[in-house]
Amino acid sequence: IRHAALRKEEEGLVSMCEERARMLQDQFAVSVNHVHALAILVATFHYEKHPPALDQDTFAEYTARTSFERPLLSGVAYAQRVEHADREGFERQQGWIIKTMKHEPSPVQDEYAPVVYSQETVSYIEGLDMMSGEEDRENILRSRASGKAVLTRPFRLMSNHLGVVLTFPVYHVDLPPDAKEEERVAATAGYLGGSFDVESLVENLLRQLAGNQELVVNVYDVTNSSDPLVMYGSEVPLGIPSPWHICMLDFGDPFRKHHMVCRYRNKP
Ligand code: WA2
Repeated sequence: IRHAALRKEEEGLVSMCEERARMLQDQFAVSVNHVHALAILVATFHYEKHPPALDQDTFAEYTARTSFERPLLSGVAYAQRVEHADREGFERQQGWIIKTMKHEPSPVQDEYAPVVYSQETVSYIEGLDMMSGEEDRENILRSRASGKAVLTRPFRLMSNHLGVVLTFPVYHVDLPPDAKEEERVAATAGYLGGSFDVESLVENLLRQLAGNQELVVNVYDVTNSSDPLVMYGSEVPLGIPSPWHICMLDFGDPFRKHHMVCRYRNKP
């Protein structure tokens, strides 16, 4: 009888963990797909129309009205690639100066990625060079070299919440799937991205599920298996002998590995 009870408890843990992992992965995937569509929207209306048929007001309205399609994103934005030789012309045309993510005027760089369009929920990144932040910069470089969606490691976003940033590259021309890295970099127009506010939006998601009270859920970036990074949940003291279950997660960036760890709360 004791064994049967224990087994039932562990089965419950496994099924609750799998349900949460599936739900998180699905909501992540739909959010990524919609950001992909936004990257195509910018390519179509900003770059393939002359003059561009997109402006900040239109972008803000469209992204506000479609935010239900991106349940885990706190906001999306478009950062334009500006090479140093074009900086002065860009700043004169925009009527503002490129700033760093610390809100200082940007020092001279080879190139910049100032935000020109933003959803109102992240309007605080407008005009900021997203290459001035280490995590954002790595994402920008990796996305444009691969042509694919990429994710940062978990870090404190400018909202001060723990999360990750998603980036899609936007190119001036339609590139073949087998285009070389140099061709991709040369054809790069900018970067469409969004911030996954994991800390608050995953909390909301899990709160709605049955069994939330008894379960402790953590999500880790385990890209470097010897240095797991907390992406969601609080750091758990090691060596707790209560049963736990691990579910693999696929957030669509093959460079990164994630998993979910579930345990029962307050088990002796
Ligand atoms: N968006 C919102 N909050 C952030 C952030 C970010 N990056 N980085 C740190 N806090 C416009 O990859 C291009 C968005 C970056 C995209």
